Formats: sequence, structure tokens, C-alpha cells
Amino acid sequence: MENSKIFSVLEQYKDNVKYEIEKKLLRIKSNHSYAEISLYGAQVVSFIPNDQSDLLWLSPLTELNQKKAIRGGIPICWPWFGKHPQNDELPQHGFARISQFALDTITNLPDGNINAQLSLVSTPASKQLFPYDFKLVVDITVGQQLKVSLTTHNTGSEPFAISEALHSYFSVNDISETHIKGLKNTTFFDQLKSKNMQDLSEAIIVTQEVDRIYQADKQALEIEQTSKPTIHITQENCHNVVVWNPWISKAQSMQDFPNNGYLNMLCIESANISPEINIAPQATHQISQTIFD
Ligand code: TA6
Repeated sequence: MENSKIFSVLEQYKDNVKYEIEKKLLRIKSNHSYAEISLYGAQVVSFIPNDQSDLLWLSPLTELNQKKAIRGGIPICWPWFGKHPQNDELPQHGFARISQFALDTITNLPDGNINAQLSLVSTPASKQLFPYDFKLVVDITVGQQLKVSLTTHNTGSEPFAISEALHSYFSVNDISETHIKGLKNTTFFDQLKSKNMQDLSEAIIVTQEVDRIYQADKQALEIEQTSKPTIHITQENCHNVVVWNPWISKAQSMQDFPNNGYLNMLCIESANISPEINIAPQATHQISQTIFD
């Protein structure tokens, strides 16, 4: 989407929405918070409630140059999560997070919230990766809370299946003093041990690499820390929650991730991974994640 179109959408909001061309970054100031959204990947990369620190973690080594997936914020994993089920040559976590989205609308909502709507539609190039007609809409509302909705429209005549995640990176002061609550008595698939397990703990405390896909229709999760307000996470229409921290060696293996970054971040992802989501021709499917402290 050329910059002139983006500026025409922004024209009437020049007071509280700025656009940084080089980084393709929207800077949004609502009455209650500040957020940054990359049009590349339709990815929120910062959410700062007034008088608070950023609730999201963004790697200091990631570059907003549209050359590779941004490490941090809320990457959108779509139309598959993780490795492609049949062809692991295809991009990890799908292609939405490495695609240029169009900015459709910016809207001032009641009580000073601001909504941005971005979209991605199928092209001959996308059909090389995912042979279907679709429109993917990312709806982001910035206010006292941050709400990200992901809507898949099947605009073709063939049914298709997807897996998906709002792969949110949260900022924590110290991972060793961070308790994840809301998943007690929930089964999970441990990606590292490749087996199903049951979580009986009141809270998850990360003391090693953690990569778990919970079977959880839990609507409310909490990231409790001793020295920061609790971060609350709710999700809609997701039957999985992913908890990930790379810990030491995985952190060292990622170019765009600081070696000690694992101490200050935690991924809590609202997802549909297993089972996949089947979407009939002309049907629509939506998930969302809401974050607040
Ligand atoms: O959500 C957890 C996970 O699937 C981990 O296995 C790890 O690969 C992480 O996503 C990050 O993936 P990325 O492709 O962004 O490096």
C-alpha cells in the first residue's frame, strides 16, 4: 500500500496517529495509552498504558526493516503455527508476519480509544504457499486495554484449514520472579519432551526452556510479578494457550535475540493449533486477545 494512501487514511487523525515511513510504523496515542503497530506483519510492537512501562517485549536486536519477522510484540502466526505441516521449507509460523498489510481504517472510538484495521488479501504469490482465496483482517483497539482480533474470511469456493496464534511477547522484570496463573489442572503438549503432560501447579515459574501448548479454553490468564503490576490476558475463541521462554541456549542461538533476553520476556500466546480450524467457503472465523494491567 503506497504511502499516499496511508496518509490519506491518517489525514484526519494527525493529532494522535503518526506514521513513520521507513519503519512502516504507526504511532498511536490514545487517551489512556500509547501503542506502535508495524504495517509489516500487522504487528503491535509496543503497548504502554499511561504512567506505566511497556507491557510488551521487543528485542533490541530486531530491525523494523521489513526483511524478516519482527522479534517481539505480537507476531501473527497464520495460516499455520510452527513448521508447515507438509513442507518445512515454508516459512515458520506462516507468512502473515512477513507480509505487508494494508491500512484500511483508523477510527476514534468513545472514551478516547483508537481502532486500527489492517488487512491482507490472497494473491497469486500467496497461493504458492496457501492455495486458497482469503482476506485476513487484523483489528487493533488501543485504550486502557489492548485488544487484537484476527479474522479469517474464506473468500473462495474451497474449504480450508488453518492453525493460528497471537504470539505475544510480554515484558517482565525478572523471569525468576514471574508467576503465570490460570492454567492449573490443564493438560499440555510439551514441545521439548514431545509428550502430553498435566499441569497441577498453582502457577508456572520458568526455570528452564519452556515450550508448551496447553489445551485451554481458559478465558483469563495472569502474569504476576513482585515488582510490577499484574498483566491480565483474556482470549476469545481460542482452544490453546502457548507458554514459551527460550532460556539460555535457545536465546544464544537466535541472532535477533539478546543472550540474556530470556530473563526479561515471556510468551503467552492465544492460539488454535490442535485441532486446526476448518473454514467453509464464504465463512468467517475470528479470535482475539486482550491485554491490560
Ligand atoms: O510459540 C513457541 C514457538 O513455536 C517456539 O517453538 C519457538 O520456535 C518460538 O515459537 C519462536 O519462533 P520464531 O519462528 O519466531 O523464532
